[in-house]
Amino acid sequence: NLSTEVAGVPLASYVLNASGPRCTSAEELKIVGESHSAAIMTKSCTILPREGNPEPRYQNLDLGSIQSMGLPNLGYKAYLEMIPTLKQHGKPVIVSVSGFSIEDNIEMVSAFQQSAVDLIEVNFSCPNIPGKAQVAYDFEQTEQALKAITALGDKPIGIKLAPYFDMSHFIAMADILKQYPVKFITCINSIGNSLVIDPETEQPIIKPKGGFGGLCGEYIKPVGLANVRAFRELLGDDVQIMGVGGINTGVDAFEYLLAGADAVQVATCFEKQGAACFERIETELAQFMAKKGYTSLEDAKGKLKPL
Ligand code: ORO
Repeated sequence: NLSTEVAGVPLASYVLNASGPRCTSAEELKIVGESHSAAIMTKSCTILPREGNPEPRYQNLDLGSIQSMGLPNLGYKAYLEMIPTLKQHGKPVIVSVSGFSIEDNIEMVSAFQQSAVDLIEVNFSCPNIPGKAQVAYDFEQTEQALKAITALGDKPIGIKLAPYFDMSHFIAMADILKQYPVKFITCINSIGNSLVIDPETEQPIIKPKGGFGGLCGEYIKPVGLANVRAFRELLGDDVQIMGVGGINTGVDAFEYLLAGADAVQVATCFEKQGAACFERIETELAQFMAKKGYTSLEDAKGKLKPL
């Protein structure tokens, strides 16, 4: 039994799609709806529709990918209109919101607060908009934004965080989160401003920002695990955590469970393998847990053993 719950919303399994690949158009979201993904998560939306950054902007790598999509999306009003249709799949719908300012996020969160959406994930960590810093690396801005967006209604708000690499940053962010009614965090977004170089052509492999983009997939799993673990220890059980970063197999999901994740999200593996990955990862996780004699997620959640 892999059923779980995030911010009071029941999830039939531990595994859902991450905001990112294959969740921008109505057709793509329908495929997520028909898959084993425990919820339907949308691509991060902005006030107006966006084409995103110039191509090539996504490249597969052996152990993941690098991308600088630049938030291509249909604009938040299109997702607002889609919600009743998406809800017909009979699973929770989560909208991801990524405004370019506090005012943008207030406008979008207010609108989704009045909708039938189940959870709102506010993305503070897109690394790919030229000239725009990641909010999650600016603690003052994060605090101001949280103050504004957590006061707009009763639907649970979560924050998609950037990866942190220093204990002082984990502590600073956890202290801010504790001051506001943030119900969940999603850790981690891609490792921003990474650079992959093709030595043959002597060029970067993606075009935007001189080749700088978000590193994704298996490369970043240890960073994702550390971020989930650090925030689980700092936040206790008050804030739930969705783990994301390099989940390709049921055993990867189990590692996130040990670190303390309440659910996991899959991005790069979904991009590479399509929607069949959700059922496969779920089955592998169930089998691995059964082999260990665990009957529910609670048996292992957060129970990383000291060495
Ligand atoms: N890419 C990421 O890695 N994270 C985001 O939040 C958004 C994008 C993108 O659209 O470029």
